[in-house]
Amino acid sequence: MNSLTKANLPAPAPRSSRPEILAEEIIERLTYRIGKDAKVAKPHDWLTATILVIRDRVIDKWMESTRRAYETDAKRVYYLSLEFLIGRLMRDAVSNLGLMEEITHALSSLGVDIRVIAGLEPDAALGNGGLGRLAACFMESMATVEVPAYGYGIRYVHGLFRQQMADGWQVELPETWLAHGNPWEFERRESAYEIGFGGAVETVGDHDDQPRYVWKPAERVIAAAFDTPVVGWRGNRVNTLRLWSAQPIDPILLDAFNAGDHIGALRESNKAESLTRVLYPADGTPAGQELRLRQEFFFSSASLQDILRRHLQQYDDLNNLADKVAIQLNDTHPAVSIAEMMRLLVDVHGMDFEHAWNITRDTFAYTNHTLLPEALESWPVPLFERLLPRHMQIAYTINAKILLEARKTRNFSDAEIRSISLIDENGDRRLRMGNLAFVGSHSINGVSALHTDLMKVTVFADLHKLYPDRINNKTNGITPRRWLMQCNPGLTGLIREAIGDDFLDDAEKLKPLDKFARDSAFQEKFAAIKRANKVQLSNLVASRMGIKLDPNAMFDIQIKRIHEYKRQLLNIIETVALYDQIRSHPELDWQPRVKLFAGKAAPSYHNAKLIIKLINDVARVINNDPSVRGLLKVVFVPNYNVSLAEIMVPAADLSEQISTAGMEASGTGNMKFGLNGALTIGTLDGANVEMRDNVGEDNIVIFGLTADEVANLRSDGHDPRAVIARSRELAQALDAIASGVFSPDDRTRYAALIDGIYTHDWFMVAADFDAYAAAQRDVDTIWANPSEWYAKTINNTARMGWFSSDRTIRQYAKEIWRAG
Ligand code: GL9
Repeated sequence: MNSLTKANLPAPAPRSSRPEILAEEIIERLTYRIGKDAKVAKPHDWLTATILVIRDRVIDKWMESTRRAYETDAKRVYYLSLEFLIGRLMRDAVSNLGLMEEITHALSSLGVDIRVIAGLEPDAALGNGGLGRLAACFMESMATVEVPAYGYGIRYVHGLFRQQMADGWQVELPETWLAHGNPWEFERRESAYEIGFGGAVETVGDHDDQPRYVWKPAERVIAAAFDTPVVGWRGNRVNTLRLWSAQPIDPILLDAFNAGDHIGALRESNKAESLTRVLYPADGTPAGQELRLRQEFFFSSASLQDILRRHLQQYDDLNNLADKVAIQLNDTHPAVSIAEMMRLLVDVHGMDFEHAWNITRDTFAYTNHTLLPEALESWPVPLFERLLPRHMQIAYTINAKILLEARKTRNFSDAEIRSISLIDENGDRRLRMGNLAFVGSHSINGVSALHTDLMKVTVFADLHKLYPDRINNKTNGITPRRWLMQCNPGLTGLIREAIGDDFLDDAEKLKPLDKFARDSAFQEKFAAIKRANKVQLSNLVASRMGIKLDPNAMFDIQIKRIHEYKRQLLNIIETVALYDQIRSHPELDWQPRVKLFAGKAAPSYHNAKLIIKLINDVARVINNDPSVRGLLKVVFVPNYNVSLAEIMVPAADLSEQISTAGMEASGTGNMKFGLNGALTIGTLDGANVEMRDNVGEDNIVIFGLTADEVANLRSDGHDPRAVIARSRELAQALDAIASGVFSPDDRTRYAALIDGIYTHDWFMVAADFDAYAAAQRDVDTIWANPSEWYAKTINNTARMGWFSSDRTIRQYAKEIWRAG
């Protein structure tokens, strides 16, 4: 009997939101759930008790939401992602439930400062960067726009590494977000599935029959579910983030243990648990390790088994799967799901292959997040075959079907066939996960207009020719709850005063703020809030790093993963050039600037780590040179994460979005800064293009080569030496860095890094330098005129509403999922 059909059970008593009651409940949780006397409770205990009280309010809405989806036979959306960069949850939940004042009062009546305990909540970093943060914004927006959705991912014990600086070098330390337990999650012991690896495929059935295939895995582990509720704006809907944890089938081999082999007795158990122990800190390069493929399959299989179980429980029929289920693949990381779905439908549920293929394709959709060729996942065929023998067979069957279709009905050439094949035959044979995701999906989307256009003519040109109606665009977005209301309460309050509350429910209703852009009284208040946010960041920098910043200077910020294509190197070289200019022309009217950087480098990415060291080396020299007269400061803030972004974004005057055009699929930091009233200096790359269209070209500073120009220069031959020879400022800055001016302890430290700019300049640092430097001087000119500056930045806040992830999710729901 299904519990959802039990009609007459008493409902739990409704929860009060009165501060006195909340305070009582916090004491109750502290006493009976945590076992602490309020008199001796530590801040962490107060945090946990407070979360438990908030959680109860969330649960009421959660159960109601789940029930509603069931009762209305609503289509469910499943967002499969190896990364969810969720950050802290308490403020998000409290704010979305509309309980901020009440909880703040309740705590202060108990002598507890909410800001202190909120700062203790670990920052859940189950992702690397933009892709993982997008998944987190999407979860919040799906709840907000009331799409019944589940996120599926992995419960990594160690999220993205903690970054420390040792003499200016990045050092990676393990991150332990679960060290104090996790009061947000619920372990679901009943939702556990067996996941197999290795072994062999057996054929069953006699000769007349269609043969059936049964995979007999050699190894098995258990996938156990942990659920976290995700609260939408105003708490109307609460969805579920279900994260899988690997557990051994047998916790201990007792025979071995009793025979004295105490280590061997735990070997299997350790092996199983190691599967979900760490998040791969890769950025753009597929981790080649077998463990990564195991993680991908483990989480895909668990998620699909769970999806099919839920569907069958409700409908007892798989033929209507595509009508009731939409599965979105967040990049290729979960692409093995296509083959696993086929295995489950055909081998386990006895469906005919063709029919299963149609259902699979109608159910799945795939989002591509990068064009970097090195980031397109592919697995060596022998590895894939050894780990997933049945899935390899299925991939070959799919491939035969697709290639035959291309050859017979579309007359594809050999070269085109080679490019659409699931098997890459250049060198070692590899299974291409992008191609598998493409052919197994009815929708393939890019994440900005430019990126989607480029997908059609680069990585997926031939597949696009075969299936011309599948590629579509869904420009990324950000949740305005976390990235405006929560991180910038000052600005939120000012906007409410000016234009009322409509924008709280629809970010595109920020538009009326436009008419305040040139209102000097409003500008003053806007500037005062920006300054207060800069003071807050300055205090953080002072306490963490002992560096004093002047909040009246322009805060010029570049925060994101460290990558050559994102061109932190261009920024720091221009900083060196500016330093030279300030010293050679002290008579000019320089505008004081603070150059702030933050971001992590993949541990194996040598040049990225070297760029961090370079920023720190340059910072040390500039910050200690009295001839700079406080006009320029350089700071690399360690351990960038979501919580740090929440402090840095509202404090930015200038947002650096300067990737080599054609290389940043979208970017989402660009949107966060714009929303919080920063001016963008950027290339026509990713979503910057659409930001320009939305804010108008007078309200953004665009410079540099376009994506087409970059492509042409690369194919026609780019001569960086000639470019450098023509630019005195650039030549001098490069020479200073390469000759060791900033690294007296190791004069050749940057020789090879700079030599790359002279010899190939793949990322167009030299090619774009003069345009960038000139754009920076334009920024100075605007900054020197505050009423111009604030007019532009107010326009940015007013016109950034379209970049709400609510808009993005509504487009996915309407055009891809047909849900909600
Ligand atoms: C990324 C792109 O590089 C970004 O431009 C894009 O905004 C996000 C979200 O679509 O996806 N793709 C990708 O692999 N990463 C992105 O940020 N990398 C990381 O998340 C580390």
